[in-house]
Amino acid sequence: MALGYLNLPWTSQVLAYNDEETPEKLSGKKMLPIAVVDGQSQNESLEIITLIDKKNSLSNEVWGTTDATLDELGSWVHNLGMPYWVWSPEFDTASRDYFIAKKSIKRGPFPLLAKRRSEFEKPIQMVLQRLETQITPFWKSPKLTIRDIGLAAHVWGLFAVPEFRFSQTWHDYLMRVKAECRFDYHRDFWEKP
Ligand SMILES: N[C@@H](CCC(=O)N[C@@H](CS)C(=O)NCC(=O)O)C(=O)O
Repeated sequence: MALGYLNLPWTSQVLAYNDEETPEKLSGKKMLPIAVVDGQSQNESLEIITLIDKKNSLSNEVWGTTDATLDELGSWVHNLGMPYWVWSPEFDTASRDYFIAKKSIKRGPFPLLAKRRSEFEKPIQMVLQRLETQITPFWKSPKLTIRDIGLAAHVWGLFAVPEFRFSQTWHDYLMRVKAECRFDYHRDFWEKP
């Protein structure tokens, strides 16, 4: 999203979730995303953005207390979304099994997560309602900032949850962020048969 917003040229490669070797070789850790910028590899999103955003167009300094809001939202979105994300074209059988085994340790069995769906959906709707008043038309800002990249990236995960309904304000907000960021991430991949 940051690369698109800054209109920088980039290429991207989707790694299988059970590919430990490639990320470990590139950055010493099994964690994505990894960006290789001018031959230097970095796997913290905010650090990557600092490296590429030479003119601070994304107003890095406004990040502030964003982390706390995103952690709160993220934990519910992960519990709600994970049982559905594993059925996206991003996964094959081996990577799906690996993901479920790893994530079940912390979150419990996926069938149980799916049964508890309304427990996670309610707090998500409450947080989304609370934040809605701060969309002006970007998060606490008339122009897109780094906060929107963090927020939209979290909320985006809900698109894969069947029958999850966004309010008109949220739908418009996500489309606005998508347009500003030229966000068309791996359309080829997501639409593969
Ligand atoms: N602090 C990192 C966190 C990145 C992160 O949590 N990545 C997840 C995927 S979204 C990951 O690769 N986790 C390792 C794993 O699940 O095996 C950042 O902001 O870039």
